[in-house]
Amino acid sequence: MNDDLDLVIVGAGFAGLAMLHRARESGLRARVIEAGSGVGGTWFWNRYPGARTDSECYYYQLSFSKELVQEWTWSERYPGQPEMLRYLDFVADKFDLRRDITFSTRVTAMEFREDGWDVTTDSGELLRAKWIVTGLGFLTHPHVPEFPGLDSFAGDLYLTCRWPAEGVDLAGKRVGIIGTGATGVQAIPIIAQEAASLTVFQRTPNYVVPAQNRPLEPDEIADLKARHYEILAKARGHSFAMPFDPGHGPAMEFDEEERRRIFEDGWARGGFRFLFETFDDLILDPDANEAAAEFIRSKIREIVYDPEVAELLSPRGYPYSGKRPPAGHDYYEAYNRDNVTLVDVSAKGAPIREITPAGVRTADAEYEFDVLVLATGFDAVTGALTAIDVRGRDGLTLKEKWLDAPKTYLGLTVAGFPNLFTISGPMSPFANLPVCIEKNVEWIGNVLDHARAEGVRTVEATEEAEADWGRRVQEAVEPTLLTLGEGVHSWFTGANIPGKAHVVNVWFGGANNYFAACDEVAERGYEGLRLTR
Ligand code: N01
Repeated sequence: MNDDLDLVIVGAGFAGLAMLHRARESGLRARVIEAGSGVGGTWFWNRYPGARTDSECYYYQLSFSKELVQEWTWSERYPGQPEMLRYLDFVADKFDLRRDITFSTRVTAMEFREDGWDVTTDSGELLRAKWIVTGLGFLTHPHVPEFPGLDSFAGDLYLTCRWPAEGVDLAGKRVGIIGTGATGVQAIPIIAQEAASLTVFQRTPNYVVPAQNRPLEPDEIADLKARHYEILAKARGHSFAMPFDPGHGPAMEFDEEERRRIFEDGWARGGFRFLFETFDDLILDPDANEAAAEFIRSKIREIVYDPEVAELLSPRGYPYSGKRPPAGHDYYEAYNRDNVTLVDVSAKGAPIREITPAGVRTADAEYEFDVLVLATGFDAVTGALTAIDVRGRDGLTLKEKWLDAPKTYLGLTVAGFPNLFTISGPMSPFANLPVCIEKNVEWIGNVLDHARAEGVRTVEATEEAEADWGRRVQEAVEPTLLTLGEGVHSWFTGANIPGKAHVVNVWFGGANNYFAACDEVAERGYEGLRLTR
């Protein structure tokens, strides 16, 4: 047993790396347990063709070291997965983090004992530590739909989030892909370029705005580095933790022509800027939202040559951002290729009935493939945590506690599970994650410093604080349109997983307001936390 640890950190992505660095600054003996054979988390696992950030690089990075900010240079606006992984490798090397990381090892169980936690791994190792911090990410635990016959497929089957590191040669292959979420939207145009043919099975069309990727110029890079902390402060003041300017106000206060001009400008800016820098009420006012939705549909009609395909690709019946909107890289253009076929597997079309040895059988046809790709998403937010047998006081498991709905205080702590901290846990903000993660790491680091200075033995959310946070999470989302993707399986509410509790599982009350709430709790001597000596 390894019992000379203060802290076990689960996961070596952005969160785990930043937490390990912070723990060392506090002089804590920490060990990171990571399932992958390298650092990177999301960026280690998601190596599918076309994987790249949907946030611009200069605010999708770590800020805890000024030197790091100056030393690392991004090549393009939205870095691809290989570049993101090189960056996180660079972070690990620069701060010599690997010596405290155990790779290729999965935490299988964590049990609270009065003096801390026992952590079991799949290598049979038992660790004991006073504190646990999980950095498991929102979108980690793969969701593989239970298609009848899935195991019978005779060709090669790949999950996008488990894409082989050595890549897959798709040249000359007949490829099918199921899923048109943010992952599918990135993978489809790239696979289409490589494969002999690509058949896309779409159940729900998405609102895809082009990312508008491009290389960064040397002057621009120098300027971004020089202003990094100014940009970070702006991101911390934004509701989705992105350093964006406000929009032009309420969309419906403009006449149609002016509104269209502003949407055109947002489209040219690209990605999330379309959502946040055009108008300020797209996620609040149904009419404003429908105006944006119709603008996107008009773009689809403009780009896609075949009107029937354009119509199939056009989302209807749920608001723009009711599901997390993907950023595109020639996404709609891919459907103009002769080798790409779109198949409607919605309830109105021909749903997938089974996977056969040859391919995919829908309600009205069978499609044959050499390669089948599943871009079917994740058991988001809670999935990676409940996959571990986490037992708190009195043997209660996290899975049991969260059966009807996840319950946390600030997304960071859970009543009944003392000394456990969850970076980007359920009911923390879904926003630009590196910025959110670093705020979480700072907060947890400060709690641990405080506990040590004050001789605190356990830190635990009170039931009241947890219930109050749950209410605030609910109240915050009510005025928005963000949970109206329920009927179209949005992971925001767990609706993408059959049988999962359908309840909003992230904080949509503004990342900025969340940071303020966390700061306030700390300033008030960790209000809502029970500290025992
Ligand atoms: O997963 P998804 P994702 N039959 O759940 C379909 C982040 N991300 O991996 O929409 C047929 O969004 C499903 O159909 P439907 C980002 O936050 C970030 O794409 O449920 N189809 C859908 O089309 C994103 O939101 C980045 O009707 C089935 C797809 O599979 C999150 O990860 C890049 C099906 C799943 O879409 C998840 O995105 C990529 C079935 N039985 C992802 N079951 C970047 O920032 C599921 N589907 C770069």
